[in-house]
Amino acid sequence: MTPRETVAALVPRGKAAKEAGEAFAPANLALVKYWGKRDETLNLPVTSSLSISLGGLGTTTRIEAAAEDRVILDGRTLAPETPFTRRLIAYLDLFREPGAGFRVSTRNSVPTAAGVASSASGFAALVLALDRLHGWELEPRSLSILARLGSGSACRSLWPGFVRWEAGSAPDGMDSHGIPLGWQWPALRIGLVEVETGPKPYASRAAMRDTREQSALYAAWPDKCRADLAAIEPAIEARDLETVGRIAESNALSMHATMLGAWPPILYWQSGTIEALRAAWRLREEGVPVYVTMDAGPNVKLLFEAAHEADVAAAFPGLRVLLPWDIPS
Ligand code: 2P0
Repeated sequence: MTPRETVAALVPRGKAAKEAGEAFAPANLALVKYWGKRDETLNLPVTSSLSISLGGLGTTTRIEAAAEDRVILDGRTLAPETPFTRRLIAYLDLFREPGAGFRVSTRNSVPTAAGVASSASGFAALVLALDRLHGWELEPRSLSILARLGSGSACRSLWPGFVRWEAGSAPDGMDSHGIPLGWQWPALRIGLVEVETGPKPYASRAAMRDTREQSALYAAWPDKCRADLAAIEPAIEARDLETVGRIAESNALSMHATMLGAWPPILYWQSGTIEALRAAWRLREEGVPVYVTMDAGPNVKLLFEAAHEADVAAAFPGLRVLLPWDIPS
Protein backbone atom coordinates (compact mmCIF):
# COMPACT_ATOMS: atom_id res chain seq x y z
CA MET A 1 0.00 0.00 0.00
CA THR A 2 1.26 3.50 -0.79
CA PRO A 3 0.71 6.55 1.43
CA ARG A 4 -1.78 7.85 -1.14
CA GLU A 5 -3.75 4.59 -0.98
CA THR A 6 -3.75 4.82 2.81
CA VAL A 7 -5.25 8.29 2.57
CA ALA A 8 -7.85 7.13 0.02
CA ALA A 9 -8.85 4.27 2.32
CA LEU A 10 -9.33 6.50 5.38
CA VAL A 11 -10.54 9.90 4.18
CA PRO A 12 -14.22 10.33 3.25
CA ARG A 13 -15.09 12.14 0.04
CA GLY A 14 -17.69 14.81 -0.57
CA LYS A 15 -17.74 16.40 2.88
CA ALA A 16 -18.51 20.13 3.08
CA ALA A 17 -15.23 21.99 3.56
CA LYS A 18 -14.99 24.84 6.06
CA GLU A 19 -13.13 28.11 5.46
CA ALA A 20 -10.25 27.07 7.64
CA GLY A 21 -9.14 24.41 10.10
CA GLU A 22 -6.97 25.07 13.11
CA ALA A 23 -5.52 22.73 15.74
CA PHE A 24 -2.88 22.33 18.44
CA ALA A 25 -0.94 19.12 19.03
CA PRO A 26 1.57 18.52 21.83
CA ALA A 27 5.12 17.35 21.29
CA ASN A 28 5.88 13.97 22.84
CA LEU A 29 8.82 12.38 24.60
CA ALA A 30 9.37 8.65 24.11
CA LEU A 31 10.17 6.65 27.24
CA VAL A 32 10.56 3.52 25.12
CA LYS A 33 11.95 4.74 21.82
CA TYR A 34 11.07 4.25 18.17
CA TRP A 35 14.35 3.59 16.40
CA GLY A 36 14.18 1.64 13.14
CA LYS A 37 11.55 1.06 10.48
CA ARG A 38 10.25 -2.08 8.88
CA ASP A 39 8.74 0.03 6.08
CA GLU A 40 10.28 3.38 5.17
CA THR A 41 7.47 4.53 2.87
CA LEU A 42 4.70 4.14 5.45
CA ASN A 43 6.91 4.86 8.50
CA LEU A 44 6.11 1.49 10.04
CA PRO A 45 8.31 0.76 13.06
CA VAL A 46 10.23 -2.37 13.96
CA THR A 47 8.91 -2.18 17.54
CA SER A 48 6.15 -0.55 19.54
CA SER A 49 7.10 2.56 21.53
CA LEU A 50 5.63 4.59 24.39
CA SER A 51 5.60 8.34 24.99
CA ILE A 52 4.44 11.08 27.31
CA SER A 53 3.06 14.37 25.97
CA LEU A 54 4.94 17.60 26.67
CA GLY A 55 2.08 19.80 27.86
CA GLY A 56 1.96 23.18 26.17
CA LEU A 57 5.03 22.48 24.05
CA GLY A 58 3.82 21.73 20.58
CA THR A 59 2.51 23.10 17.32
CA THR A 60 -0.55 25.15 16.36
CA THR A 61 -1.45 25.01 12.68
CA ARG A 62 -4.10 26.79 10.63
CA ILE A 63 -4.89 25.69 7.10
CA GLU A 64 -7.08 27.32 4.44
CA ALA A 65 -7.84 26.64 0.79
CA ALA A 66 -5.81 29.00 -1.45
CA ALA A 67 -5.03 29.65 -5.10
CA GLU A 68 -1.51 28.39 -4.58
CA ASP A 69 0.52 26.84 -1.78
CA ARG A 70 2.02 29.09 0.85
CA VAL A 71 3.76 27.94 4.01
CA ILE A 72 4.21 30.33 6.92
CA LEU A 73 6.34 29.24 9.87
CA ASP A 74 6.27 31.34 13.04
CA GLY A 75 4.94 34.31 11.05
CA ARG A 76 7.38 34.15 8.11
CA THR A 77 6.60 32.87 4.62
CA LEU A 78 9.08 30.14 3.72
CA ALA A 79 10.70 29.74 0.31
CA PRO A 80 9.31 26.74 -1.62
CA GLU A 81 12.65 24.99 -1.73
CA THR A 82 13.32 24.81 2.02
CA PRO A 83 13.34 21.22 3.32
CA PHE A 84 10.52 22.13 5.73
CA THR A 85 8.29 23.41 2.89
CA ARG A 86 9.08 20.49 0.62
CA ARG A 87 8.26 17.93 3.26
CA LEU A 88 5.03 19.68 4.16
CA ILE A 89 3.93 20.12 0.52
CA ALA A 90 4.75 16.47 -0.25
CA TYR A 91 2.49 15.52 2.65
CA LEU A 92 -0.34 17.82 1.48
CA ASP A 93 -0.03 16.27 -2.00
CA LEU A 94 -1.35 13.04 -0.50
CA PHE A 95 -4.64 14.78 0.31
CA ARG A 96 -5.21 17.36 -2.36
CA GLU A 97 -7.82 17.37 -5.11
CA PRO A 98 -6.34 18.30 -8.51
CA GLY A 99 -5.59 22.03 -8.67
CA ALA A 100 -6.27 22.71 -4.98
CA GLY A 101 -3.82 24.91 -3.07
CA PHE A 102 -3.31 25.44 0.65
CA ARG A 103 -2.19 28.29 2.87
CA VAL A 104 -0.63 26.75 5.96
CA SER A 105 0.39 28.85 8.92
CA THR A 106 2.18 26.99 11.68
CA ARG A 107 3.63 28.07 15.02
CA ASN A 108 5.85 26.03 17.27
CA SER A 109 5.95 26.62 20.97
CA VAL A 110 8.66 23.95 20.92
CA PRO A 111 11.90 25.90 21.25
CA THR A 112 14.15 24.49 18.53
CA ALA A 113 16.92 24.98 21.04
CA ALA A 114 15.34 22.58 23.50
CA GLY A 115 15.98 19.62 21.25
CA VAL A 116 12.39 18.49 21.29
CA ALA A 117 11.30 17.11 17.95
CA SER A 118 8.78 19.39 16.27
CA SER A 119 7.98 17.02 13.40
CA ALA A 120 5.80 14.94 15.74
CA SER A 121 3.60 17.81 16.93
CA GLY A 122 3.86 19.41 13.48
CA PHE A 123 2.33 16.54 11.52
CA ALA A 124 -0.21 15.79 14.26
CA ALA A 125 -1.42 19.42 14.27
CA LEU A 126 -1.47 19.45 10.46
CA VAL A 127 -3.63 16.36 10.15
CA LEU A 128 -6.02 17.65 12.82
CA ALA A 129 -6.25 20.99 10.99
CA LEU A 130 -6.90 19.15 7.68
CA ASP A 131 -9.64 17.13 9.34
CA ARG A 132 -11.31 20.32 10.60
CA LEU A 133 -10.90 22.15 7.28
CA HIS A 134 -12.50 19.32 5.31
CA GLY A 135 -15.10 18.34 7.93
CA TRP A 136 -13.95 14.70 7.82
CA GLU A 137 -14.55 14.01 11.53
CA LEU A 138 -12.17 11.07 11.49
CA GLU A 139 -11.62 8.80 14.48
CA PRO A 140 -8.42 9.52 16.44
CA ARG A 141 -7.05 6.14 15.30
CA SER A 142 -7.37 7.15 11.64
CA LEU A 143 -5.85 10.56 12.37
CA SER A 144 -2.94 8.79 14.05
CA ILE A 145 -2.34 6.59 10.98
CA LEU A 146 -2.43 9.66 8.74
CA ALA A 147 -0.04 11.59 11.04
CA ARG A 148 2.35 8.62 10.93
CA LEU A 149 2.66 9.03 7.16
CA GLY A 150 4.22 12.47 7.81
CA SER A 151 6.51 11.39 10.63
CA GLY A 152 6.44 8.19 12.65
CA SER A 153 6.49 9.80 16.08
CA ALA A 154 3.61 12.11 15.05
CA CYS A 155 1.16 9.22 15.52
CA ARG A 156 1.80 9.54 19.29
CA SER A 157 1.09 13.32 19.37
CA LEU A 158 -2.72 13.25 19.14
CA TRP A 159 -3.41 12.80 22.85
CA PRO A 160 -2.29 14.17 26.22
CA GLY A 161 -0.50 11.87 28.65
CA PHE A 162 0.90 8.42 27.91
CA VAL A 163 0.50 6.95 24.43
CA ARG A 164 1.64 3.58 23.12
CA TRP A 165 2.41 3.37 19.40
CA GLU A 166 1.39 -0.15 18.56
CA ALA A 167 3.85 -1.35 15.91
CA GLY A 168 1.25 -3.62 14.30
CA SER A 169 2.10 -6.34 11.82
CA ALA A 170 -0.11 -5.64 8.78
CA PRO A 171 1.88 -4.71 5.67
CA ASP A 172 -0.57 -1.86 4.97
CA GLY A 173 0.07 -0.35 8.42
CA MET A 174 -3.60 -0.09 9.33
CA ASP A 175 -2.84 -1.61 12.73
CA SER A 176 0.13 0.71 13.40
CA HIS A 177 -1.09 3.76 15.34
CA GLY A 178 -1.15 5.47 18.70
CA ILE A 179 -3.30 4.26 21.59
CA PRO A 180 -3.91 6.62 24.54
CA LEU A 181 -3.20 4.82 27.80
CA GLY A 182 -5.34 6.98 30.04
CA TRP A 183 -3.17 6.76 33.18
CA GLN A 184 -2.87 10.07 34.98
CA TRP A 185 0.24 10.98 36.95
CA PRO A 186 -0.21 14.64 37.92
CA ALA A 187 3.05 14.83 39.90
CA LEU A 188 5.22 13.71 37.00
CA ARG A 189 7.52 16.40 35.64
CA ILE A 190 9.72 16.57 32.54
CA GLY A 191 12.81 18.79 32.64
CA LEU A 192 14.52 20.01 29.47
CA VAL A 193 18.26 20.51 29.77
CA GLU A 194 19.55 22.51 26.84
CA VAL A 195 23.04 21.40 25.93
CA GLU A 196 23.47 22.64 22.39
CA THR A 197 21.36 24.87 20.18
CA GLY A 198 22.99 24.34 16.77
CA PRO A 199 21.66 22.19 13.93
CA LYS A 200 21.89 18.44 14.30
CA PRO A 201 24.79 16.77 12.52
CA TYR A 202 22.59 13.84 11.40
CA ALA A 203 18.90 13.85 10.50
CA SER A 204 17.14 11.27 12.66
CA ARG A 205 15.52 9.63 9.64
CA ALA A 206 18.90 8.79 8.05
CA ALA A 207 20.49 7.96 11.41
CA MET A 208 17.70 5.47 12.13
CA ARG A 209 18.22 3.80 8.78
CA ASP A 210 22.01 3.71 9.04
CA THR A 211 21.84 2.22 12.54
CA ARG A 212 19.49 -0.52 11.44
CA GLU A 213 21.53 -1.35 8.34
CA GLN A 214 25.05 -1.03 9.72
CA SER A 215 25.16 -1.56 13.45
CA ALA A 216 25.63 -5.13 14.71
CA LEU A 217 24.28 -3.88 18.05
CA TYR A 218 20.91 -3.20 16.45
CA ALA A 219 20.13 -6.93 16.55
CA ALA A 220 19.62 -6.67 20.31
CA TRP A 221 17.44 -3.56 20.13
CA PRO A 222 13.97 -4.97 19.24
CA ASP A 223 14.01 -7.44 22.15
CA LYS A 224 15.20 -4.72 24.51
CA CYS A 225 12.26 -2.52 23.46
CA ARG A 226 9.72 -5.31 23.82
CA ALA A 227 10.96 -6.14 27.32
CA ASP A 228 11.08 -2.46 28.31
CA LEU A 229 7.58 -1.84 27.04
CA ALA A 230 6.18 -4.86 28.88
CA ALA A 231 7.81 -3.71 32.13
CA ILE A 232 7.16 0.03 31.92
CA GLU A 233 3.38 -0.09 31.51
CA PRO A 234 2.58 -1.64 34.92
CA ALA A 235 5.18 0.66 36.48
CA ILE A 236 3.46 3.70 34.97
CA GLU A 237 0.11 2.46 36.20
CA ALA A 238 1.63 2.10 39.70
CA ARG A 239 3.31 5.54 39.40
CA ASP A 240 6.57 3.84 40.28
CA LEU A 241 9.10 6.47 39.22
CA GLU A 242 12.12 4.36 40.09
CA THR A 243 11.11 1.60 37.69
CA VAL A 244 9.77 3.94 34.99
CA GLY A 245 12.92 6.07 35.19
CA ARG A 246 15.30 3.12 35.14
CA ILE A 247 13.60 1.64 32.08
CA ALA A 248 13.41 4.98 30.23
CA GLU A 249 17.04 5.85 30.96
CA SER A 250 18.31 2.43 30.01
CA ASN A 251 16.23 2.41 26.83
CA ALA A 252 17.50 5.82 25.70
CA LEU A 253 21.15 5.02 26.42
CA SER A 254 20.83 1.66 24.66
CA MET A 255 19.42 3.42 21.60
CA HIS A 256 22.47 5.69 21.53
CA ALA A 257 24.73 2.65 21.98
CA THR A 258 23.24 1.04 18.86
CA MET A 259 24.14 4.21 16.92
CA LEU A 260 27.78 4.04 17.99
CA GLY A 261 27.96 0.60 16.39
CA ALA A 262 27.18 2.02 12.93
CA TRP A 263 29.95 2.91 10.54
CA PRO A 264 30.65 5.77 10.32
CA PRO A 265 29.60 6.02 13.96
CA ILE A 266 26.64 8.22 14.87
CA LEU A 267 27.21 10.25 18.01
CA TYR A 268 24.77 13.00 18.97
CA TRP A 269 26.35 13.65 22.36
CA GLN A 270 28.37 16.74 23.22
CA SER A 271 30.52 17.22 26.28
CA GLY A 272 27.58 19.02 27.90
CA THR A 273 25.49 15.89 27.40
CA ILE A 274 27.88 13.85 29.52
CA GLU A 275 28.04 16.61 32.13
CA ALA A 276 24.24 16.62 32.38
CA LEU A 277 24.14 12.84 32.61
CA ARG A 278 26.71 12.83 35.41
CA ALA A 279 24.90 15.65 37.21
CA ALA A 280 21.69 13.59 37.16
CA TRP A 281 23.55 10.50 38.43
CA ARG A 282 25.14 12.59 41.22
CA LEU A 283 21.72 13.83 42.28
CA ARG A 284 20.48 10.27 42.34
CA GLU A 285 23.39 9.21 44.55
CA GLU A 286 22.35 12.02 46.89
CA GLY A 287 18.89 10.48 47.09
CA VAL A 288 16.96 12.61 44.57
CA PRO A 289 14.96 10.33 42.24
CA VAL A 290 15.73 11.83 38.83
CA TYR A 291 16.19 9.92 35.58
CA VAL A 292 17.45 10.80 32.14
CA THR A 293 16.22 10.27 28.62
CA MET A 294 17.53 11.59 25.30
CA ASP A 295 16.43 11.67 21.70
CA ALA A 296 18.29 12.05 18.42
CA GLY A 297 20.25 15.06 19.64
CA PRO A 298 22.61 16.19 22.40
CA ASN A 299 19.99 17.59 24.76
CA VAL A 300 18.94 15.80 27.92
CA LYS A 301 15.47 15.36 29.34
CA LEU A 302 14.85 14.59 33.01
CA LEU A 303 12.03 12.65 34.65
CA PHE A 304 11.17 13.42 38.25
CA GLU A 305 8.21 14.22 40.51
CA ALA A 306 6.96 17.61 41.71
CA ALA A 307 8.21 16.99 45.25
CA HIS A 308 11.81 17.04 43.97
CA GLU A 309 11.49 19.92 41.52
CA ALA A 310 13.45 22.36 43.69
CA ASP A 311 16.41 19.95 44.08
CA VAL A 312 16.48 19.20 40.37
CA ALA A 313 16.15 22.85 39.32
CA ALA A 314 19.00 23.81 41.68
CA ALA A 315 21.32 21.29 40.01
CA PHE A 316 20.33 22.32 36.47
CA PRO A 317 20.30 26.11 36.10
CA GLY A 318 17.97 27.20 33.29
CA LEU A 319 15.97 23.96 33.46
CA ARG A 320 12.62 24.19 31.71
CA VAL A 321 10.00 22.17 33.60
CA LEU A 322 6.96 20.79 31.79
CA LEU A 323 3.67 19.39 33.07
CA PRO A 324 2.58 16.64 30.67
CA TRP A 325 -1.16 17.07 31.22
CA ASP A 326 -1.19 20.86 31.07
CA ILE A 327 -2.34 21.01 27.42
CA PRO A 328 -4.02 24.06 25.85
CA SER A 329 -7.65 23.29 24.99
C1 2P0 B 1 11.15 8.59 19.30
N1 2P0 B 1 12.79 9.54 17.70
O1 2P0 B 1 10.61 7.52 19.64
C2 2P0 B 1 12.49 8.48 18.61
C3 2P0 B 1 13.62 8.49 19.59
C4 2P0 B 1 14.08 10.13 17.95
C5 2P0 B 1 14.72 9.30 18.97
O2 2P0 B 1 10.91 9.31 16.57
O3 2P0 B 1 11.46 9.25 9.91
O4 2P0 B 1 11.04 12.17 13.27
O5 2P0 B 1 9.75 10.96 10.53
O6 2P0 B 1 9.39 8.55 11.13
O7 2P0 B 1 9.55 10.28 14.08
C6 2P0 B 1 12.42 10.76 15.61
O8 2P0 B 1 12.07 10.21 14.41
O9 2P0 B 1 11.20 9.86 12.25
C7 2P0 B 1 12.00 9.82 16.65
P1 2P0 B 1 10.41 9.65 10.88
P2 2P0 B 1 10.84 10.71 13.50
O10 2P0 B 1 10.66 9.70 19.58
